[in-house]
Order: sequence, then C-alpha cells, then structure tokens
Amino acid sequence: MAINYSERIPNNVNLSNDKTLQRALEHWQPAFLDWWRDMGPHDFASSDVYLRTAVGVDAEGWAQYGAVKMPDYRWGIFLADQVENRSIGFGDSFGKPVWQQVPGEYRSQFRRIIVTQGDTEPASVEQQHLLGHSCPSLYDLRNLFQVNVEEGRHLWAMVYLLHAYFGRDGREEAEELLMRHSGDVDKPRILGTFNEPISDWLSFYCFTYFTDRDGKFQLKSLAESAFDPLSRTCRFMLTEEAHHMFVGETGIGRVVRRTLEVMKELGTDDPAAIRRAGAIDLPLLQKYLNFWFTSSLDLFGSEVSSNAATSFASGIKGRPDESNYSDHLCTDSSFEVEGPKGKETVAMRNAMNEVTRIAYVKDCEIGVKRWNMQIKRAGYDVALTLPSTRFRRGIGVWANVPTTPEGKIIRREEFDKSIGDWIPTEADREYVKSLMQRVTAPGKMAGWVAPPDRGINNLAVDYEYVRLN
Ligand code: BYC
Repeated sequence: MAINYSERIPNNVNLSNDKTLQRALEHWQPAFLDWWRDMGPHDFASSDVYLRTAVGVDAEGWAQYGAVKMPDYRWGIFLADQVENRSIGFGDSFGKPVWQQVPGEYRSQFRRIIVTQGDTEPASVEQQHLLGHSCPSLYDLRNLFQVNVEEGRHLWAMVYLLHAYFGRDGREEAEELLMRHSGDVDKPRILGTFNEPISDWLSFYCFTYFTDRDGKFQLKSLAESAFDPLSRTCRFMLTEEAHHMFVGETGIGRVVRRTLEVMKELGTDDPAAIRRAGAIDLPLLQKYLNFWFTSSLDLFGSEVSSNAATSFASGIKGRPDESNYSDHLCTDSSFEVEGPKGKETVAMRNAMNEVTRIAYVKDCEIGVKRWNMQIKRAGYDVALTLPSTRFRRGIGVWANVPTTPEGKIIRREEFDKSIGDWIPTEADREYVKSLMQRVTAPGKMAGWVAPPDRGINNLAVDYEYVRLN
C-alpha cells in the first residue's frame, strides 16, 4: 500500500481508520519530537540536509532525496506489503498460517523482544549526539544524519507495534523508550553496546560496520516471525539498514586508504610516524575493530539460551534466512558449544543465538577481506583480523574469561596487563579525538580519511550535502 504523507503521521497502515490508535500515536509524537530535540543531533536543526525519505516500500525506487531540515523529517509507520497466504516458517507451529494478532500466551515474550529492539534505535542516536561537531566532511555529516533520522524512524516502527498490539502495557513501554538514555547511570539502555560512548568518527564507522550488522541479523530473525506485523515491519527496516552498514564498511575502507597513502609518503609503517602525520596507524585501527566487534558479539545473547529456544519453538524469532535451512523444527538435532571447560552438546533450539552469531561473524569477515586486499595491493604484508569470539566477552559461556585476542585462556593479571595492547587505551582515544577537527568545505576531507569513491545518489563528492544555515 502507498505511503500516505497527508496525515500528521505518514503511514501505509490506514492509520486514519483506527482513530483510537491514531490519537494514541499522535499523543506520543510530541514526546518523540522533544526527545529528538534534546537527545538527537546537537545543533544542526536549521541545516538543510540532503536526506532520503521513504516514499514506498518496494525494493525499487522506494526513496526520494532532497534537502530537509531534520526536525521536519517525516517519521512514520511503514510496513512491507503483506505476503499472501504466508505461513509460519519454523518451530512448533511450522506450516500454520501466520498471526495477525499476538497470541496471549506469547504476549510477554513478544513485548520483551520488541522493547529490546526498540530500545537500541534511540540509543544509537543518543550515542552519536555530538558527532556532527567534528565531522570529517559534509558527505560524512549527511550520512550521520541519514543514519540518525532512520534510527528515529525504526523507533517509530517498534512504537507502532507496541501501541497497536499491546494495549496499555505497550503505551507505557513506548513512553519508557524515551526515558532510558544511553550511558545514563540510573536508566541506561537495555543492551551493553548501546551504552558505550561514540565520541569519534572511527568509533562511528566501527559501530555502523559491526553493531548495525547485528541489527541486520536480529531484524532478519524477526522478519521470520510468525507475528506478521512484526515481520513486515522488520522487512522494511532492513531496506533502510543496508546504507548504515555501507557507511561503516566504506568509512573503515577510507581510513585504511588514507593510512596507506601516508605510509607510502613517509616510507614507513611506524605507528608513531603515522600518528605524527595525523593519520590512524593500522594497529590503532585494529584495536578499534577489536573493541566494537567483541562488544557487538555480546548482542546475540548467550550461546546456550532457554530464551532462544522458546523464541524459536513458539515462532517468535527464527534464524536469519530461515528458508536456507532444511530442518525448520530442530527438535532432534543438537549443536556443539565450546566453553572454557570444554565441549558441550546442547539441543539445537537452545543454540540459536550461537547459530546466528556464527552467521554474523562470517558476514563481518567480508569487509575485513576487502580492507586487507587494499593493504596487500599497496604492497604491505600486514593484515587486519577479527579477534576470537572468546575474547573480551561479557555475555555467555566466555563471559569474564581472560583470553588473548586469539582466544587462548590466560591468567587475569596477564590479561589486565595486556588489554591496552588489544583495545584502545585512554591515550589512543585522546589521539583519535585530537584528529576530530570539523571540516565543512564542500568536497574537502579531514586528513585522516580518504574521500569516498562516489557521492550520494549519483551526486558529486563535492556536492554541498549539508547547508549549514
Ligand atoms: N547486554 O538468554 P540470553 C540494532 C540479557 S541491533 C545486556 O542470553 P536472549 C541496531 C537478555 O536481555 C539489534 N544484556 O539471550 C544497531 C536477558 O535479559 P532478561 C537489536 C544482555 O534473550 C545499530 C539475559 O541477558 N535487536 O537493531 O536469547 C543501531 C539473558 O539473555 C545482552 C535485538 O536485540 C547484552 N549484550 O537474547 C541501531 C533483537 N545480551 O530478559 C539499532 C531483540 C543478553 O533475562 N532482542 N542480555 O532480563 C533479542 O532478541 C534478545 O533479547 C537478545 C538476547 C538477542 C538481545
């Protein structure tokens, strides 16, 4: 169904046919706008930003581009089209028709998952609150804002589900989503990574590469859900999500390219010399990759999880790309989980978090391979790597087990002594922060990052993507 932009809340769910729901969401809308004003991008409210806005939900030609002031962005409710005769693709109800309402017995589990998903969206905007001030270019500034407004819309997506299907509890949860804040000591965001500060652009690129990719896998799992409105919502969110990961992959790729140029100019790969030249040495980049990759691994939950088993059994959450598997019941299969005390065979349904995490790690490796190709082509015999999934874990069987980045168990004292070699130290962060000088002349780039190969929507790289009024 086409998106109706003539209403206060743009939507393709016939919102005006349900006056009670419409009123409830219109009541939430000013609270959202207040939140955006206080916790969204600091300043830039009067800037014209070259943003894409959804105009349809088909994969082709779904968005239009144009200059928009962020507070005027039309956040709304967009669901992918309903698939006729869709049936449940996994779990105990495999093959039965999908649900248009939430079954009473699964209500609290669905609510918990939708709230957790919803919580990450505003959290990420809060984490990036101040980043605009230190943008390396107008191109990057625009991408940051594009990501921010879309995360704001993804919050709308979850709030719609809470309001439409969870009654008063859902409305209360929707309010709470604006009350918790990233890093708040008293009311933090639910998942660990979303309370980590993102105060430099290297962290932003790593976050959009690794953490948005967790988003991709979780949304793919939810797109399989037997609760059809959740599935349709997540399917459309995935369309928007691809750009966020593009920002991460190309961002890190541009950092690598610039560093290689500096290495060539100086004729050395000495980190101190590269830092003196104002670029990001590869060992420093490796530390940032280690930090954000390991933090994001925790977002998949424990390797062995009764929550995951229940979610799969009851049709709440499938595996990403469930149709690629041959067994959709997983009642008789098992999975081997390796913990610090050895191998353990567990029922497959209990290992679904780990199955998804393994698929995620494989996906993360693709970018690393591309960056390493760049390094190799430049004639250097070094490689970036993903650390072991055992390293620096806070959730699951490896939680708080001291290991090297390669996954070898070591003594706690050794870990504490070496951690500064593996993840950014205060001094590393200070150095990266010192590079974060704002560059806003069209087409100009900060000295630590190469320009992108091309601009947005076929425009030139030196297009004025943000007019700073
Ligand atoms: N930090 O059985 P367990 C995105 C909690 S990103 C803190 O191990 P389960 C985005 C867990 O909540 C995608 N707590 O795992 C990206 C549970 O607590 P309760 C976000 C954690 O439940 C960038 C307890 O530990 N979407 O969209 O099977 C920008 C035991 O849980 C953590 C989702 O996460 C952690 N890392 O799976 C913007 C999808 N991990 O309930 C957006 C929805 C676990 O016992 N969420 N815990 O108090 C879920 O499906 C599941 O809740 C999880 C955990 C996958 C997160």
